This record gives sequence, structure tokens and C-alpha cells, in this order.
Amino acid sequence: MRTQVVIIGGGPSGLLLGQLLHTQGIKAVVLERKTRDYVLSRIRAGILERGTIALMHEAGVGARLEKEGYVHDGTIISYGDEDFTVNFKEHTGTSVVVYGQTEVTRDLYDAREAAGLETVFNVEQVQIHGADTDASYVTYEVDGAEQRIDCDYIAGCDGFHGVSRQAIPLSVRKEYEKVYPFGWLGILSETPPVNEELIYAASERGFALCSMRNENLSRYYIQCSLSDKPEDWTDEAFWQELKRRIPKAHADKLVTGPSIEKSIAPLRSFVTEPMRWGRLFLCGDAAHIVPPTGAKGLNTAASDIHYLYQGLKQHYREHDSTGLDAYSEKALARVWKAERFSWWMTNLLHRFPDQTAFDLKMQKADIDFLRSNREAQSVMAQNYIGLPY
Ligand code: FAS
Ligand code: PHB
Repeated sequence: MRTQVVIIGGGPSGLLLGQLLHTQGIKAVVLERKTRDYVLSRIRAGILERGTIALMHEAGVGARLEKEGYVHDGTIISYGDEDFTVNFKEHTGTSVVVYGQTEVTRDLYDAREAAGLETVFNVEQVQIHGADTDASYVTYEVDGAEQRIDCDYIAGCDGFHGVSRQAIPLSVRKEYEKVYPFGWLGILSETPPVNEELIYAASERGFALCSMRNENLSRYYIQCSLSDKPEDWTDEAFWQELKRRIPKAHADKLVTGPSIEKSIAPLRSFVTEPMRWGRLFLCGDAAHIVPPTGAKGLNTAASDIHYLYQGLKQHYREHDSTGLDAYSEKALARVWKAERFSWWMTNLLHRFPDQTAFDLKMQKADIDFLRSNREAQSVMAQNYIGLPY
């Protein structure tokens, strides 16, 4: 079999690229290790930047997002019992939209199936061959039978634990990593959100985040120890701890209920350079990871896809490969700014086990400066709504 682009990974990165390429008649096959339902069962990102929203429309899958997404003009930041609002729209003229990654992925799968585009599920033993030659191809197994797809290009959209990044030789690849000494315990509950907009809460007991998916589906997180397991936390224990970390005025309004999903995500900052090796292009979590504090994971995957899509479109339509040649440098320039913002928000709002009394004073001074300084709030707003592509 032969195609123009093999996309390894049927998460948001791979599906968005596949849909964008389809609008240009560029052929692509998506190889996914799991099933569609398994991919959709993952509860992950919740906030879409303006650039991601524009790409969803460009891919022809923005209708439900327009109808069901919740426009948020700003967010609350709290410290103990005090809180203040950072108004993105006031500072930038732009908002963000709350629309879960699950729904983004669902819309993309629905569109892919409606267009009759090929997705191979339950693939195993995916291997990349000849990426640094003019004869690249991918082999994989389905039901024990080996298959081969010859292709012009390979998009490695297979996430942090995929095979694509490993296909780049260690002599070529340089990795940067910071592992945070805590995780996020997240729950989903069929309860009304405690507040119309998000609450990012710093407290002496640690970080908490109040988010949502719709008017009767709330998403909450609390910073937890890396040694914690979801089963260590009863729902009641979670709710009590969340109430201790958010301002009393909000805690008193919190509607609790049974969790319908409970998971712990470790936090890390990670980047691999370069994001291209020959005919292989890394996109999204295959190339970089951010702590979810800045809501940048999914949105930075989207900007990678924008750059790669533009490069492939230019190559196939104009026989011009300058976009592809510039991909890694352009994508990394924006990736590192997202890494910085996510690292900054994580340091601003979380309790670190080795913080000294002086460190805590610096953290509090940082939050007080953000509260009282318009320019500081404008800088946060520009990063949160998404820096330009
Ligand atoms: P993904 O990991 O989503 O998708 C990769 C796909 O490749 C998967 O479907 C996988 O099954 C498949 N795959 C892997 N290996 C393969 C192989 N060898 N062959 C074929 N397929 C293979 N971001 C936020 O902005 N906010 C959040 O709150 C947030 N929470 C998160 C919580 C968790 C637990 C995790 C892990 C991430 C979270 N993220 C969050 C980040 C997340 O949203 C990612 O940025 C986003 O999923 C990136 O999408 P992809 O690059 O498509 O990678
Ligand atoms: C979410 O709703 O899951 C969410 C929102 C904002 C973040 C992280 C996660 O920064």
C-alpha cells in the first residue's frame, strides 16, 4: 500500500492533521494503537485557544464547538480566601472556549468516518523505516499480520509514550525535562460548576483548579503527592480537601456528588529537539509535554499541526518545501514559550515540598503583583488565550 502521509496516532494531533490534509485532497492514513472508544474515554484538556478553534473550523469540524462550547472571558486566581479576576478579553480582546478534548476528538473521528478516510485501530509493533532516506515506509501488525505502507512523509502524533520520538537517533535528538514533585488528582462529577469561570487556587495546602465541561458536568483537580493513587481518595475526602483550598465564599457554594472519573496525572515539562528528522515530523505530545496548569498541552499540539499542515500543503500544491524545512524551528519557537508559561503558572500556584519561608514570601509577592498590576495581568492574558502562530 502507498499513501502520501502516514499519521501515527489517532489522538487530537493526528486526527486534526488528517482532517486538514483531507481538505486539500492530500491522502493520509491514521494508525491508532487503541480503539476509538478507548481514545474517547480519556478525560484530558478542557480549554481551547483561539488558534485551536480556528483550526477546527478550517478542518470543517467547528460547528458543535460553536454551539456547545462555553466562552470564557477570564479566570479567577485565588490565594487562600482572597481572589481576583484576570480578564483576558479586557486585556486582549479575545476569550477562550471551554470544550473538552474528548469532544474535539469525537468531532474529528465523526468527520473522518463521514469522509470515509482510513483509520487502522488496534495496531501493534509500529515501526518507522527509511525516514532519513527517499523511501520511507511504516510497518505495523494488526491481528498478528504484518502490513506495510510506503509514504512520502510520516507524522509522529503518537504522544509521549509513542514510538515516533524514539525513531530519531540519540545522536540527533536532544531532550529537555523537568519533573515536578507532585501530580494532579482530577475528578469529573455530574454537578453544576462552582463558578461560571475557572478558579485557579493557590493555598497553604496546595493547588486546586475548578473547571467544567458543561452546566452539569464539573472537572476539579487538587495537587497531590506522587505516591498517591486514585483509590487512596474517597470522593468525600476529595471534596473536603478541595473546599479547604478554595476561597470560603466559593467552597460554601460547591455542589458535591459522586465522581464518574477519577485519575492522577503526573506533571512534567519536556521538549525534544529537533521535531523533524528527514521525512518524520513529530507533533504534539510526541515532541513536548507541559504541566496542565496553563492549559497549553492540546493547544500547543494544535499549533504544531498548523505549521506541519501549511508545510505539506505548500509542498504538494506548489512543490515548495520551505515550509517543511522550517517546521521544527517554527514549532519549537512557540513550544518553548508555552513551556515557559506553563512552568511559570505551575511555580506560581503550587506548593513545592522544599519551599523555604522565603520562597513562600516570594510566591505570595508574585501573586500580589499579578493581582495589582495591569501589565502583569495583560502578559498572563496574552499567554493564556494563545500567542500568535
Ligand atoms: P495523545 O497522547 O492525546 O494521542 C496520541 C495517540 O497515539 C493516542 O491515541 C495513543 O493511543 C496513540 N499511540 C501511542 N503509541 C502509538 C503507537 N505506537 N502506534 C499507534 N498509535 C499510538 N492538556 C491540557 O491542555 N489540559 C489538561 O488538563 C490536560 N490534562 C492531561 C491529562 C493527562 C493524564 C495527560 C496524559 C495529558 C493531559 N493534557 C492536558 C495534555 C493532553 O491534552 C495532550 O496535550 C494531548 O492529548 C495531545 O494530543 P496528541 O499529541 O494527539 O497526543
Ligand atoms: C480542564 O478543564 O480539564 C482544565 C482547564 C484548565 C487547565 C487544565 C485543565 O489549566
